[in-house]
Order: sequence, then C-alpha cells, then structure tokens
Amino acid sequence: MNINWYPGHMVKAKRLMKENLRLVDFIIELLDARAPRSSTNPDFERLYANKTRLIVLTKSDFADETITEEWIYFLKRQGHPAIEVNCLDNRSVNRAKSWVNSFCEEKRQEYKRKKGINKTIRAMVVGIPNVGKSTFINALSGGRRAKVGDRPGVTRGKQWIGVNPYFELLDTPGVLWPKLDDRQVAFNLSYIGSIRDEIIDFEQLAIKFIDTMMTMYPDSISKYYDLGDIDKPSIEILYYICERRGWLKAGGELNIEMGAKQIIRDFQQGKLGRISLEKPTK
Ligand SMILES: Nc1nc2c(ncn2[C@@H]2O[C@H](COP(=O)(O)OP(=O)(O)OP(=O)(O)O)[C@@H](O)[C@H]2O)c(=O)[nH]1
Ligand SMILES: [Mg+2]
Repeated sequence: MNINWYPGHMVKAKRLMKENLRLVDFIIELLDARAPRSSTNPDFERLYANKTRLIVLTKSDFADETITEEWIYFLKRQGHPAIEVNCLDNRSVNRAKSWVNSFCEEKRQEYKRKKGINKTIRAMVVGIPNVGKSTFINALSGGRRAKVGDRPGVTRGKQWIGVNPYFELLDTPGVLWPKLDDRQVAFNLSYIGSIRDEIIDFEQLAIKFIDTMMTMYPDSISKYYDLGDIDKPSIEILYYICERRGWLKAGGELNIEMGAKQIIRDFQQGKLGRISLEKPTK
C-alpha cells in the first residue's frame, strides 16, 4: 500500500512544535493503547530529548486491559512516567488529571525554590492524528474548547487551554513522520484511524485486518460477524461478511468497498471488543 501520510500541514505542525518548545515545562505524549509502538512518532525522541516526557495511553476502553498494564510496566521501566486513560470515563479522567497535576505541582515548587517565583506551568500535548489529544485536554480542563472529531487532522493550529490558574496545556495538530518504512506500522495506523480515508485502499486493508484478527482474536471477529467455525482465506471471509450483512450496491452486487470500510470502522468503534494490536517486547 502506497500511503502519502505526511501532508504539508504536518510539516507546518512540526515547525509549530519546535517554536513552542522553549515555552513549555514538559511534554505529554499520547499513544493509542491498542498500538503504542506503531503510534510512537520516532521524530519525537530527538525533538523532545531535553524535556520530561509523560506518556499517556489513550482510548484504553478499546484495548485489552492486561496488555495495557504490560505496556505501562514496560514504559516505566524505560524511564517514562506512564498512565492509561479512557476519556469517556470520569474516574479514569480524574486519575489522569491528578497524575498530570502532580507533575505540574512539582515544577511549580521547583520554580518557587530556585527562583522565588509563582510561575504558570505549561505543557505541550503531542501525538499522531486522532489519538485523542483534544479530547484529553477537554477532559482535563473540564470544557469543550478544543475541537474534536472521529477522523485524523481535526486540530490545525495551536491552542492554549487552561486547566487551572497555574497550568496550561497546548493542543497541537497530530503529526506522523516523513518515512513510514514499516508496512505493519502503516497498517496499524490505518486500523486505528490515524491515516486519512482518502489515501487508504480499504479492500486491501480489510483483508489484512481479517488476517490479523483470525490469528490474534479469532473469537472476537467470529462472534461479531457470526462466522461460525469458518476456515477460509481472508478475502473470502470479507465477501462472506458483506453477503451476510447484506452490504450491496444498487444493482444487487456485493459492495466490497463499503463492507471493507465498515469492518475497519467496527474495529475503530470498539465493536469487536477490547483488542490490542501490539504487545511490548520483553
Ligand atoms: N472510546 C474512546 N474514544 C476516545 C477517547 N479519547 C478520544 N476519543 C475519540 O477519538 C476521536 C479523536 O479525538 P480527538 O481528540 O479529536 O483526537 P486528536 O488527537 O485531537 O486528533 P487530531 O486533532 O485530528 O490530531 C474522537 O471521536 C474522540 O471522541 C477515549 O479515551 N475513548
Ligand atoms: Mg485535535
């Protein structure tokens, strides 16, 4: 699949991040809990080398709980403070909020001690498109000021949002990286909705996705689409699902393109259950 995933606005966004770097006290990097490795932007390592980087695994309600716990353990062992969050759940949001606030408080005390000033602490929220940056900021600030949407590329400019009188978060547009060499990473990013629909070949993607599910979560896919103990190549399973669901074109022919897209949407909306696409390597 030939994916042009690095449009001009991301080049601009990266420049914006660089320019604002000196204004922030720490970085909050959001990764998708279903694919924390694929959703890590390799450029960030260098870009934010001199800043404390907190890691938040988002959309944890969609991921396998045990695997998310393994990821948190893995990230912490690598030296990153890490937490998971489901922004649709108040308890989870409150937990993440007090966790982030404790880093803010630490920085505030440091300024007081060293410089004798009451400084406003600022953090930049970064991550790939559609990972939930704006939703996370809204959840922490208790408002709806950052625009959100269920597609990549919703946030375009920068926006500062106050969490409390001493703490501000910078919302940034999602960015990928110029060279996406790893095909599996490209597939995972497409599954989780970080790549624009316009440049995806959904039929090819759905076949690959069914392959992956039949290996990793055969019961989930089989149950949701009522496949029984079907044992067929993925392309035939795709056709079978379209037939069973009655996904047809006007003339009565199977609408494979629409069906393929729907299967990916079903995954993105968590309909197949809690699924993690990647485990940490020990
Ligand atoms: N189920 C679930 N959905 C979430 C969660 N967080 C965000 N979402 C949804 O994910 C979608 C993307 O959220 P945004 O906040 O717009 O993502 P973003 O990272 O700001 O995206 P860009 O600005 O396009 O880079 C929206 O439909 C949110 O409702 C979560 O914890 N759980
Ligand atoms: Mg956004």
